[in-house]
Amino acid sequence: MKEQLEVIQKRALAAITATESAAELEGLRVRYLGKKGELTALLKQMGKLSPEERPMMGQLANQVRAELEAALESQSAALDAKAMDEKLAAETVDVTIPGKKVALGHKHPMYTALDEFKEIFLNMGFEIFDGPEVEQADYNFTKLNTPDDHPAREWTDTFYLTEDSRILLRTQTSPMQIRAMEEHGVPIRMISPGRVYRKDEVDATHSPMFHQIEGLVVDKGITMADLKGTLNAVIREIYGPETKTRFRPHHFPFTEPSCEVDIQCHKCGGKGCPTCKGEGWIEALGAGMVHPKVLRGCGVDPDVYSGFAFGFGLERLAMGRFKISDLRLIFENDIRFLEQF
Ligand code: 2U9
Repeated sequence: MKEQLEVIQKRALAAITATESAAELEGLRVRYLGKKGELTALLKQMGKLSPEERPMMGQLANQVRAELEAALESQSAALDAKAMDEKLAAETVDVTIPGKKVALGHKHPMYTALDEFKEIFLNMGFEIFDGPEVEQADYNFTKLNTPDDHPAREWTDTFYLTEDSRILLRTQTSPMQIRAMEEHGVPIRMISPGRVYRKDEVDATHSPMFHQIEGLVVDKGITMADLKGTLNAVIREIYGPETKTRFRPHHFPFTEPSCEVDIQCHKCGGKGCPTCKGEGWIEALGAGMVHPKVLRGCGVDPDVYSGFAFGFGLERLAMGRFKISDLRLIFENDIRFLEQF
């Protein structure tokens, strides 16, 4: 029996130290020390021994069991350490490898121009109003004193959405000023930036969709002097304090009197050059005193209140501000173009 014990001890120890996984090790524990294990089976035969042999063999068996348990434990620890070493080696982070560059988007120059514009008007106490791009012809034309036979109402000029010409894509942001006057009431100081749509062919200065910023001030005692003072202040904020302006008579159905405002060419100082096409002046915006019929249509008494309104083309503003020569560049969103601003 002593020899059998020694054989088990020798074989088990060799097998334990040769294991490469926890599962293999558990298999050996069951094989030698489990209820039906080899050592257990041998101990069950102790009864067959003589009373003199029994204590000695019992002691030896316990010694072998303790030795195998210790070997299992130390091999288990060795396998755990080996697994951890392998994991650490596999998951090593090389902090010297250059990181992946995150490609950031870029603010569009037109929105830079718009944000500057908003800031100027907010500082002057204006509110910003937003409104629908799908409009009623009533708000886009009729309430703006645009006659039924006005060329802007033609199907060739405006995108109508219904056969009866009642619903359209707004051709100006002015319907928003009408809505603001109706809902907010007067006095009012507001601007409404947004997209507008006209049936224009695409070229270097035209697009069927573009952006406008229109403004409206209505209060008691508002005059053309307020219009000129406000617009001159805004233009000098945008183009610099020395910028000279020129107010030319013009016609719009919704304002009377109406004007167009030019700024003196910053390139040639008014002498005439390619930037201003030899004119010395560059057209900046349109404006005028709100027509009494428009005020009355919004429930505002023109004998008590008066107001001025104006409109900028946002693309034109951005093109002038950032020296962009072709309108199409603004809409193409080529990152190589946008990154320059
Ligand atoms: C109300 C009353 C009057 C808004 C105005 C202009 C003059 C104007 C153009 C600028 C360049 C259009 O985008 S553009 O082609 N706009 O010249 N807009 S006065 O007048 C209003 C608006 C609302 C109730």
